[in-house]
Order: sequence, then structure tokens, then C-alpha cells
Amino acid sequence: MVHLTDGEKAAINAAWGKVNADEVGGEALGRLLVVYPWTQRFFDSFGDLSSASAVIGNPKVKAHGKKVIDSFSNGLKHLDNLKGTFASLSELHCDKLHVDPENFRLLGNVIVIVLAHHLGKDFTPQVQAAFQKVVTGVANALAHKYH
Ligand code: HNI
Repeated sequence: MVHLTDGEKAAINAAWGKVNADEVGGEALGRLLVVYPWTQRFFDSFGDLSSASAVIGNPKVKAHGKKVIDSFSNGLKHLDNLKGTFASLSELHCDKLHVDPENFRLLGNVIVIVLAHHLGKDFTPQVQAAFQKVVTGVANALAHKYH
């Protein structure tokens, strides 16, 4: 459960409308794989991840980043019910993909960093704080079904 004021919700929607979500998704996943290289172990089938430029230019990273950010973006429409919204994805990441939930927190923080780059001066302290809450809420929701 994330507690966001109406002002924070409005700030999130306004900020999200200013970025190219697909680009944010590909960049965030790419940076995750570069900065925390152990996360690459989940993406054996993605081909060349041997250097930062290989990761960033890898079309499978871009495509998967888009998939992840589409799902994140859907979560922005359900801020009052993140646990319900991500319940089946939580089960999938736990039971089938075996992704350690710590990785959701890492990716969430990288998403905030990429948003800062994309938003520039529109990345105000209010926007930062609101998105930080959202990425924490999404990470908690994705971890919720772990056992
Ligand atoms: Ni994640 C597949 C959403 C974080 C590893 N992931 C998905 C799919 C969605 C998704 C949607 C596609 C599901 C399907 O095919 O039905 N993932 C999300 C979201 C976040 C997230 C919303 C966090 C914001 N995933 C992560 C992280 C890792 C991760 C941090 C590992 C570091 N995800 C995976 C893997 C797959 C995956 C691995 C399967 C990829 C494939 O297609 O082979």
C-alpha cells in the first residue's frame, strides 16, 4: 500500500506524460544490467551483454524493458491496489522465474534515476518523492506473493 496525496498522484501523472516510457524502460533495464551485473543471470537468452554498450544497444533488452515498463505504467493507474495488480506477476517471478525480490528494489531505484535524466528540471523534489514511493510500492507488491 502506498500513501500518496492527490497532489503527488497528479505530479506522477503529469511527469509520466512527459517521458517516453518505452525509452525509460529499455534504459532502466539496461542500466540495471550494467550497474548490477549479477542481474544478468536471469537473461541468459538475451545474447550479447558483454559490455555496457552491448547491453544498451541490445534489442532484447530494449524489448523486455518495454514489457516491464508497460506493466509498471499499468501500476500507475492502480496506485490504490498495487498488491492486487501485481499479484500474478509476483507469483510468476517467484515460482517460475526465481527472481530475488531485492532486484525489484534495485530496478525501482534505477527507474527513478532514469526519470531524473529524462525529466530534467521537471524532476522536482515532489516528483522525486512521489516516484520513490511508487517504485517502493511496486517492489513490495511484486514481492508480496513470495514464500
Ligand atoms: Ni520482470 C518477465 C514485469 C522486474 C526478471 N517481468 C516479466 C514480464 C513482466 C514483468 C510483465 C512478462 C511476464 C509474462 O511473460 O507473462 N518485472 C516486471 C516489473 C518489474 C520487473 C513490473 C519491476 C518494476 N523482472 C524484474 C527484475 C528482474 C526481472 C528486477 C530480474 C533482475 N522478468 C524477469 C525475467 C522475465 C520477466 C527473467 C522473463 C523474461 C523472458 O521473457 O524470458
